[in-house]
Amino acid sequence: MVRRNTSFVPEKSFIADCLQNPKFHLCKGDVTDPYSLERLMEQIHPHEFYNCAAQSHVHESWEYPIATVDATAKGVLHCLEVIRKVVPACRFVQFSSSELFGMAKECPQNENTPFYPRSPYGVSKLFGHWMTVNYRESYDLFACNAILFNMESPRRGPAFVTQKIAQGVARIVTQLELGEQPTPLVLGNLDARRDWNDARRSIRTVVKMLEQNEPEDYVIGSGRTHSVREFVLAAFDTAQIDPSKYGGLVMIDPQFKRPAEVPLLCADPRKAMKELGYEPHNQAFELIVAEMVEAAMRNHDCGLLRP
Ligand code: F7E
Repeated sequence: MVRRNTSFVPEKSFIADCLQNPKFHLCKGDVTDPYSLERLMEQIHPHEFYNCAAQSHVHESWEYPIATVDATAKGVLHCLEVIRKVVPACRFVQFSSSELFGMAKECPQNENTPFYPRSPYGVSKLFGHWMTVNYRESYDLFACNAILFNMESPRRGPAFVTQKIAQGVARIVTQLELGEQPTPLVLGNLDARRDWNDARRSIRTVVKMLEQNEPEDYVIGSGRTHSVREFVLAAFDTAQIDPSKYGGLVMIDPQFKRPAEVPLLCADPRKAMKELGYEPHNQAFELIVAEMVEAAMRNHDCGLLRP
């Protein structure tokens, strides 16, 4: 389901590949408009419903707190209500977030770690999380939460730090190849640590959640944590650039720092490993950095990766 949007062209978007699949259909709908959901549910009668819809950028949630609540919090309630009314047998999974843990009370974080969200985004996700639990317990719906840590792939949007770094490094490679003065990467807090996981591995595990006999909540992450600084260094390494040879390839701009930061997140995915057969990759971080930087360099047509 995609939102009404006059400039979104699926054939030119990151889902272009999926359009070749005859089983893939795009429908228009919006989680902030419950009538659009009701129409769709009556038409499609789905067996499974994956709610990934959100205003998902944490930093922007301070600038647009109301829009964030509308999509990220109330949007979940609209989904649950329409399932309850129209398709009560439909299995539902809410894309919950490690941002629920925020200023985490323990490390690593599991399904029993107390929540302490630190942004309008985190607070909105908390509402969606508990609504999902509440509808499961109140109406006996098959509704569960996937508590997902950062999911990364070359499809990641350019405003998230991983893609910003990957594309910035690719730009620097091109500039150096052309003998131009490189424009630096301009970032915020380099000390924040995240559990960056491969998006595909995470999603395959979410699918398994809906194949279980009972609806339950699961933490899904790699179980490893790395700082933004480590991501930057690994990205330069992939591009075979030694940043110490050039002055000022990375700059700090306070505009990219958050009013309240989440300093450290790291998943304890043992429940998913035991019950869903989830196997975190022990080099998830290194593979993601390499894949994202190489994809960004291909898009920039950098010489290093030309066949
Ligand atoms: O920030 C720091 C920033 O925006 C990661 C979403 O998918 O994962 C994502 O949320 C860290 C933060 O992702 C910049 O302060 C430094 O500590 O890539 P991010 P996120 O906030 O972790 C969770 C699980 C979700 O649920 C969210 O939907 O990087 N950082 N400098 C920066 N972040 C950005 N965006 N830009 C910078 O320049």
